Amino acid sequence: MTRSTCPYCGVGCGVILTPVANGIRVKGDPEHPANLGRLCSKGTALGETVGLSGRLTAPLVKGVETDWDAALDLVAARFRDTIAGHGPDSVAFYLSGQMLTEDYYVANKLMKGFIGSANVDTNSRLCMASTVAGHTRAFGADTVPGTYEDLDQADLVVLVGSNLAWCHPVLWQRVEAARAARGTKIVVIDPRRSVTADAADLHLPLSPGADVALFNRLLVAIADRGLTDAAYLARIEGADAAIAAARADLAETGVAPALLDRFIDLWCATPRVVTVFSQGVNQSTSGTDKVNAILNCHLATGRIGRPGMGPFSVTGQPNAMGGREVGGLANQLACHLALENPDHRQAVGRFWNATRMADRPGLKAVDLFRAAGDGRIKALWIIHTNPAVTLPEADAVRAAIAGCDFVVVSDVTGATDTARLAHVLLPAAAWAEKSGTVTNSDRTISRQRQVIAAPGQARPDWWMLAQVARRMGFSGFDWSGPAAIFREHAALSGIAGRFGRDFDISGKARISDAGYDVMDPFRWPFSAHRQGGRFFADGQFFTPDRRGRMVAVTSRPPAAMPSEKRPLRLNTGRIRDQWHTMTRTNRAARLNRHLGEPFIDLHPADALQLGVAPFGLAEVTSDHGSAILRVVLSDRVGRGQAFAPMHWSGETAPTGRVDALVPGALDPISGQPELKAATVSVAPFPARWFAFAAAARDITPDSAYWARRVTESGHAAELADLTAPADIEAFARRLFDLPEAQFIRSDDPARGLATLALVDRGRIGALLFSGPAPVALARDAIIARIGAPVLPGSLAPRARADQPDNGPLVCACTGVGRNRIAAAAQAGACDVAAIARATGAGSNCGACRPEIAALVAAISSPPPSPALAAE
Ligand SMILES: Nc1nc2c(c(=O)[nH]1)N[C@H]1C(S)=C(S)[C@@H](COP(=O)(O)OP(=O)(O)OC[C@H]3O[C@@H](n4cnc5c(=O)[nH]c(N)nc54)[C@H](O)[C@@H]3O)O[C@H]1N2
Ligand SMILES: Nc1nc2c(c(=O)[nH]1)N[C@H]1C(S)=C(S)[C@@H](COP(=O)(O)OP(=O)(O)OC[C@H]3O[C@@H](n4cnc5c(=O)[nH]c(N)nc54)[C@H](O)[C@@H]3O)O[C@H]1N2
Ligand code: SF4
Ligand SMILES: [Mo]
Repeated sequence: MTRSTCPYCGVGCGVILTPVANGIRVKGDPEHPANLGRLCSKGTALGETVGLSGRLTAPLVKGVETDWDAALDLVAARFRDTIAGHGPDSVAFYLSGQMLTEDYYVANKLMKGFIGSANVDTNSRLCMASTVAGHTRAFGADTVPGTYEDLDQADLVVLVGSNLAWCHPVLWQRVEAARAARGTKIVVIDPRRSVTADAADLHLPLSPGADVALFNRLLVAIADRGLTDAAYLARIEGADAAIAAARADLAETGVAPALLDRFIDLWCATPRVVTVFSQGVNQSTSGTDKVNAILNCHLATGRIGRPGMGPFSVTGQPNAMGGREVGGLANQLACHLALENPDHRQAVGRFWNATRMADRPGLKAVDLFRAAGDGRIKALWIIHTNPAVTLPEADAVRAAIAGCDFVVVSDVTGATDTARLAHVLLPAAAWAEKSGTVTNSDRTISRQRQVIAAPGQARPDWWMLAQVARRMGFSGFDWSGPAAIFREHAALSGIAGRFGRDFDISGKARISDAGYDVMDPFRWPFSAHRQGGRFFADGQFFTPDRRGRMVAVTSRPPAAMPSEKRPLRLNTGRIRDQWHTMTRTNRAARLNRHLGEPFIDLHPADALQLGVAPFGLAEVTSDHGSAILRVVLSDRVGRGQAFAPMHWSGETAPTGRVDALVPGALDPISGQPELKAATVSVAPFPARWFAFAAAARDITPDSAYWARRVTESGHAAELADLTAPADIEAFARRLFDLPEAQFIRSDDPARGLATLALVDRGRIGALLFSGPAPVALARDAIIARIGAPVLPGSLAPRARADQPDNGPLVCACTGVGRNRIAAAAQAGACDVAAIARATGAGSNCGACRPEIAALVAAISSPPPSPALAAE
């Protein structure tokens, strides 16, 4: 039994791991302060995702296996030669908020202290950069003021651009618990009616991007009602200018006036208010201003850094915070020190014995890949992230990576869109195979611990970086392990502390290897002067004059505005059971059952007008690319708006990559791209042939449209094409890679349907159902037949009467589907608690409770336009 931390979201839940025969058993750690034993569906399924199939186990150079010495020597030589020939700014690292702090520290030290460039940026640019910039403007440092306890102690929780129930499910559980215990009110500010909005007391469906206008309204009301805190404002610069700018901001919010007033009244009347914000705020061309518009309201009222009060940026990735602490962004130094400050640079340079310190900011993510595209970056090392899928203008990014002279990718698998473009592919040890630390959203630093051996030659990311540094001739990269790196980082933070910076964990600088092994979670700062706690209640900030700043902000619309050519506003984001590009979550069959295919939510009236049918396919086009997505009619999005998830890639659905559609429009201060406000046109994809395939072995489709997933019995895929295959049997043999298999075929020529079963040693090896319209059969029943003995009449996917079809999965933890919940509701279970008692659904992580509530409500009064699941 080993204590560790979940590798998914920034909640940073503690887990207890026990290795078992075919994986790891995972339990919530009741002693971890982030989750107190709770877990969500992704955390609960962690043990199912550590299998070794598809793992990269040896270094590959141009696709050929080699050993570490050869691969590392090549990487070092190519970086050295490129720098010698073209200067330090001709190389770059692109990192990830999922790296461990120790890995990140090494990468940043190598680039900024020895290579002499700041071309080291991270996917946090797509995620947290606007918050970093907003915090720094207001506080003088990137400081999260509050703690998770504030969510337990608040009377009002405002969620701005945050789908907390799906994306930070355990924090959502804490908010729900607070509601039960003290009647906490929940407000959701989101143009889309997310499942979180379903469960809120108030949902404000603002116009996309209108957050600054909305919080400016609130600030004016605070001022007009005399709710500003005069004593606190004595410590704040810029209040008058910020209030004047808010007054002058007359932009529409899109929220009905009465609804807006209810929100303003509630906020004004509730001192204990926490405003949680996430990607609806950050991923915007006015993201930094949105952050400051929110901070302004908390600073004006002094509602910050005190129990149950404060602005709260919830971080997405498990170590988004740690990356910011080591200075992983191209405009940071290390330990919250400033790259532009010569004293800071000198101090860090001395500490590192640096041979060549970077002295100006490097390229930020989107510009970094543009520079790779036009040849300015000639050697690029990508670690723990999949930019060919997740950066805006993803087709151009893919081309930039493909065209770059030398690309190194470190990953746990070679089967990613980015890894397939690498010259050198380095096998990384995965979660549970390596050790280090991560920092969660509330500044709590926790250990990730190794519990199983890394397969083959896989090694931790820090080790590869240190090896390359040494082979480039640099000293200071010879740590014995992550504990030694942690000590060095903690010691450097002591220098930051002496400069008066917030991030100081020098109290841990002398920790022994054994102490690091057993280190309990702790919240920074952790120094001789200060340990944990909240910031700013005392009015002491990290600006040169130690005063806080309210920033005058004026709303701006998103960069791209709907036009006749691109009439729809495309919003993008996450679904409950998948993690980003799904390289890990798609290994767990039950996580693929919630929403199994790339889709687009469209308003029913828009769909009608566009001529796209429910469950049909739509071709979605922007000025940058196109995608084919399954149509879901939904009353969650307003007219003229659409929503599509970000998760599908060339591996799982090559036409489902939504970042191919998204423009690289940037916030001018943070450089963060506007990932939530593309403009697109939508038309029916003129498919004449549709199919559903299930098989025991992997499926390799080549149809115009396909999406595949792992299932309980193997694999499944949705297919569609402009015409039916000329020879369906030959097609099936190729699809399933079963050239010798026998067929059982049953056609319905009148309706154009063909059903094929491929028999493999007396059992059903694969099934293919195809026809001229989307295949309307219960997927679960078909999937359950794979591997079954072949009996006469057993091909039809009808569910047996004694085994009711579960329907699309709702509760991933307990495996309960929509049909079972509906049946329980029809049998009289009238609320979420009754459904939990009857079926178990919703009794574990709770992320599905809003969906269950909606289902129960729909059964008692059917809505005019039901939201449909992708199945
Ligand atoms: N299941 C799951 N959980 C995850 C992740 C995952 O991949 N899967 N990823 C993690 C990561 S890295 C991150 S960053 C977080 C993200 O967590 P969230 O930010 O909660 O998730 P998103 O779905 O990206 O977007 C949140 C909401 O912003 C809304 N939005 C769009 N435009 C606007 C706007 O102009 N104003 C406002 N107010 N809202 C708007 C969207 O409709 C959406 O509901 O999730 C983390 N948790
Ligand atoms: N349209 C749109 N685009 C978005 C967003 C959005 O909301 N909308 N959100 C953005 C945000 S907030 C984020 S955070 C990004 C996330 O985007 P990415 O970081 O690009 O996505 P991931 O799938 O998390 O990529 C992680 C990679 O690391 C690999 N990996 C796993 N474990 C290890 C390990 O231990 N070591 C190494 N070296 N590799 C490992 C995985 O296999 C995977 O290939 O996407 C951004 N893109
Ligand atoms: S909320 Fe879920 S995904 Fe996030 S850290 Fe906790 S268990 Fe992991
Ligand atoms: Mo993120």
